[in-house]
Amino acid sequence: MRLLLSVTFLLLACGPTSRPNDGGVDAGVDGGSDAGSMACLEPYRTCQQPFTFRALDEQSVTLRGNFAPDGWTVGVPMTKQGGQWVASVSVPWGGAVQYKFLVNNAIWVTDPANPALLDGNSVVTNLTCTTWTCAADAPDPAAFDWRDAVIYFVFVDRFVDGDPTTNCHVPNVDPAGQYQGGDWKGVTSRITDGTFTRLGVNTLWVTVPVTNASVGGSGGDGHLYSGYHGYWPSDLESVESCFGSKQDLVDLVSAAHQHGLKVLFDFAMVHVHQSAAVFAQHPDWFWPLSYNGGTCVCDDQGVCPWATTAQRCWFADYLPHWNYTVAAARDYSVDRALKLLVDANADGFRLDAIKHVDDSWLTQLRSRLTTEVLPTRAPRPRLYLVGETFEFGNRDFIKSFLGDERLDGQFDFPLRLALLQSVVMRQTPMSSLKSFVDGNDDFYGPRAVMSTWVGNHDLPRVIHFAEDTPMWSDPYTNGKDRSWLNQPQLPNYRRPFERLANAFAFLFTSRGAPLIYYGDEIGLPGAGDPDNRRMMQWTGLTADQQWLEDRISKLAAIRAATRRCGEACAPRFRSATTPGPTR
Ligand SMILES: [Ca+2]
Repeated sequence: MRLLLSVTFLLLACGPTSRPNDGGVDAGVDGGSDAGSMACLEPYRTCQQPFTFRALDEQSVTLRGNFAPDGWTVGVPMTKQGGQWVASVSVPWGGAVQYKFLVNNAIWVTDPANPALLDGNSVVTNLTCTTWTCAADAPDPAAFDWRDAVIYFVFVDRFVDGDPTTNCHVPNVDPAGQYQGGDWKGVTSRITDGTFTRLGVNTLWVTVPVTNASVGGSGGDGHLYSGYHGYWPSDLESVESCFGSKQDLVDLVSAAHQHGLKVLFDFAMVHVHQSAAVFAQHPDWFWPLSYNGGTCVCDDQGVCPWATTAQRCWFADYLPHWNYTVAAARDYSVDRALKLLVDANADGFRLDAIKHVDDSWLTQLRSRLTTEVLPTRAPRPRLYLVGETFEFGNRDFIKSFLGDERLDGQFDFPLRLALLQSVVMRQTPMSSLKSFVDGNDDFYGPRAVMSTWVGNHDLPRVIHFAEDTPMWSDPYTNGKDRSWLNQPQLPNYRRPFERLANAFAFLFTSRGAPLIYYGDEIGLPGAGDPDNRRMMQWTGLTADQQWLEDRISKLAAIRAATRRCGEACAPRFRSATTPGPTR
């Protein structure tokens, strides 16, 4: 949710429980065989890693290392068996351990049998085993593996008008901020005609489905907007009639599933619109607008700076901010999210501006998904939660929202910065990207599925960063200077499309779930919000646009050929002979 606030959003922002397998402990580095263990995906496996130290006349030996929070200070006592001291510790599949032996509680020694050292310690890396335990909440291996996801952000209002009878119009709103007629029937029509399958997408992120305010609101830029974007929820108990009926939404998800597509609903849980009945009925469920003798609208100049009041300041004076430290408020919101997902049979959420709500909201949502929704589904999948934290410097902060009890992933803003700077904008050498990625691939942990991306609805269209002279020099500019005047045109030469293709080649061949912002596959032009949300172009593609779309489709096919499968091994992706509609 950065429709109104692009500038001010800046910088705000396993030791698994075990499910026993056959009980054997026959661990060893590089075992690699699946024989003998319960089936679960690699990130949910835990190995018992043995350590040995040749015994001479020691009184005691303790294994110390980073295998546990107290591993360096307490460690694990080793026992003498035959001619050696032995101990084993639990290590996540694919993990690494730095360690030393503490002899007689006095002498630290590295492992004489292991020449590998890191930072002065012995180290073993990339640990696997032939027998493992599976985490208690491990999804069935037959279920869709989210590491295979290729996500497409469908901006419903700007995609396809499949039913003009429900189109909405808010008086006095500027055209670019007005409802444009896109709807769920329109999205469904593109599901069933194979558009997504041909592109190689297998997951749709659909804009917020709940009812939004039907009045206009100031965008803080002198223009009046409608709630076409979905980020002004006014009734969490009904769906947005401008996009169709509830049945239309159910039909969308059903059609998606029939075509091998997962569906993530965008969910805006930070605030409601002031017209929401729940705000009138329960004002105590929201942070008060007045604060410290002033008005608490998020603002770095006002009484409520982003950095210190992010979880209570109002994004605008008409958007009351939920107070989820109130249990009843939290219960209500989580209830609504769950019901929305269950009723439509969706597969997860994209959670807007997650850092602006109390952590208890997220842990409660995850807990209820696990206990109430998972048992109803087969094969038992992981319900994917991906968060938005607009933060491109502090990776520790982004990571702090991840975990079995929280998010599966977040949008990788720092990676986008590195990718744009090197590949798209050519400001830094490729070695900078390599250096960044070397430290980023494993940063978020083995179970994280970050969503990797180059474009979204809050930033100028990425094609303009790829022009010979990038239209903006700052990869995270809001591009508002050309939103309303001097709006950019589609580049009329191939090179920007080639640069974009290179960026997507990186995304599709790297860890993470690549995200395509609708239209980026054809280099759709546009400056900052709302010009970056033009109606999708379905006809009259230039040769350059068609070339880029074909290239992305090929990349998706290459990625699909190496996917991990599960349930999803049904043929989802285009083969060379599959005919499809002509656009
Ligand atoms: Ca419509």
